[in-house]
Amino acid sequence: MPEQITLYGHGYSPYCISAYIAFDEAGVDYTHHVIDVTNKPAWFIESVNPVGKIPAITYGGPSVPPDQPSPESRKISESRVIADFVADLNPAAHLVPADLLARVDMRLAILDWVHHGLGVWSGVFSGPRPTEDLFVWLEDLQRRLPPTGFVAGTFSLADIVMVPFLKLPVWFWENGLAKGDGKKYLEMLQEPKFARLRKYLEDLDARPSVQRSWDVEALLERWPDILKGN
Ligand SMILES: N[C@@H](CCC(=O)N[C@@H](CS)C(=O)NCC(=O)O)C(=O)O
Repeated sequence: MPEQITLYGHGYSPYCISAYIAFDEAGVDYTHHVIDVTNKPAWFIESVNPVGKIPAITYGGPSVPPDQPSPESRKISESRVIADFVADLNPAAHLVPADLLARVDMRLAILDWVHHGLGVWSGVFSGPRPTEDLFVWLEDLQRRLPPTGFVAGTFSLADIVMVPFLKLPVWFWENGLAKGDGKKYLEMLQEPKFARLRKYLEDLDARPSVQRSWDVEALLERWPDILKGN
């Protein structure tokens, strides 16, 4: 019997969406327990993630109700660590490419996302940065892409980490949720210079794990409020 895994999350959270996609791609079963981040239960902070952030998982230990986590299970937080862990649980899913240099491409893309892309994304959608800054980063991302396929050739952890953050802006603009003229930004994405990026976004959208992890109802629960006033 595999160890029990409980994933604490919410479908609005891009970090949780990454975790859902990793589990789905790896074919690893888990129990999902929704956490309302606007009203976090005390037991979650006390017994699962003292930092109070989602996603977080419990791994192993006895089978218990999700709201009564066992002290015997291992607690794991941070979406990228969770995605790495899931990739390690099922190496046959090849979420880490077999090719040596493809692994380098994957890791460089993740580093760029963590040190650069994420700051730009947050600055645009929860700060004062102009949306145009995101397009500058998207050009950087496009330059990283090989002529076809995903960031590291085959679908990998790099795509898993970034895909929710790539899909969300398009969804915000289509639904008039983010600041500025969404129609204009959607048109900018259609410019010929973004042809390779568009193909990448299409390839991501076509991935069943990505489709199954995209929960519009959950997104609508939080994003209109988060983006209000920005
Ligand atoms: N570095 C963390 C960030 C996770 C994160 O910020 N999660 C948000 C939801 S999108 C959260 O839990 N917010 C609640 C809070 O900060 O209290 C990761 O990669 O998992």
